[in-house]
Amino acid sequence: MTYQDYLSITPEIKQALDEGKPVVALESTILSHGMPYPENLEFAHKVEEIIRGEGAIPATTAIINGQLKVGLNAQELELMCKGENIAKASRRDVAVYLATNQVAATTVATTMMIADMAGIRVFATGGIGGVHRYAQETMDISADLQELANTNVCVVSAGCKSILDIGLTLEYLETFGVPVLGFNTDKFPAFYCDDSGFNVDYNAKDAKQVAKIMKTKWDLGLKGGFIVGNPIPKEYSMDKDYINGAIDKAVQMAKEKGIHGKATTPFLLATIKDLTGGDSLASNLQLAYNNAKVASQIAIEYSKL
Ligand code: PSU
Ligand code: MN
Repeated sequence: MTYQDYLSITPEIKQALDEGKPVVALESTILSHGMPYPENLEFAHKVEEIIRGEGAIPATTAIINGQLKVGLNAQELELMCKGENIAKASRRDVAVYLATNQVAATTVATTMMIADMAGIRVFATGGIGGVHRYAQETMDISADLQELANTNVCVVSAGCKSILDIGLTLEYLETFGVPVLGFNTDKFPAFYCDDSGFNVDYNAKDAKQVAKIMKTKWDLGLKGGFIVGNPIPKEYSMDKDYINGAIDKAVQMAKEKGIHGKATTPFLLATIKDLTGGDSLASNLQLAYNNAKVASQIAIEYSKL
């Protein structure tokens, strides 16, 4: 058997890929572990509609029934949003969950792996995982970063939250040769805010330019992905001090409770949402929609090259 025997691609996506049409991958950890029900289900449908509205085909990924799913039907989306005991699959978990028939949500790392296997080159998410604060002691660095180093997929995100050490995350990406492109901005965005205080390496002025840079890197045989930092629209950007206060508190709580490993990111996301009385969720939805829109534009431009 090969990886293809584990891939289950919907006929619509398969046809689009065969015909070289634009397809945008979406992850399911953002649904199962990043947002509450039923907001996550509404989001799951709407983000797909936005991609279709732009002229691309959405491909939400998950691990279900021993298969790597590319494209989920309504029932499968509901399962990922509402289901209890949905696992979270990063790279190390994939073979285990496939072989043991567990339902698992895909992280950025796993979604990149599956997208690559299917031949999808553009992926929209909210925020990427990265180097956690205090990683100097905990060694907690998301597998997302190694996936970006190795797998040829362009990830459109609103940067990363300051639950992470953003400076160290950018250093890590530099070491592993991952280009960080601002989408028409010089600033690396910080998820809820449009400015993390760090600059990007390059300001890519539009989708066409991003697509050309992608093609050039891969034409050269340079393996690995891209981060496109797409800032949250101004009207939804949160006050920096307010959100950072909540984030600092959540990080402190995680430390006190001894939360570690794969539970860390979901714990921090849920705690921040509670501490902001749900305000952070509204911003989260909007930035992810905006990423889906830009990812679609990039996929369309890339499909023309
Ligand atoms: N950051 C967010 N929202 C998310 C995640 C990260 O702002 O939903 C999810 C993504 O799926 C990401 C994963 O790939 O968490 C990273 O988890 P970990 O740090 O355990 O690798
Ligand atoms: Mn981790």
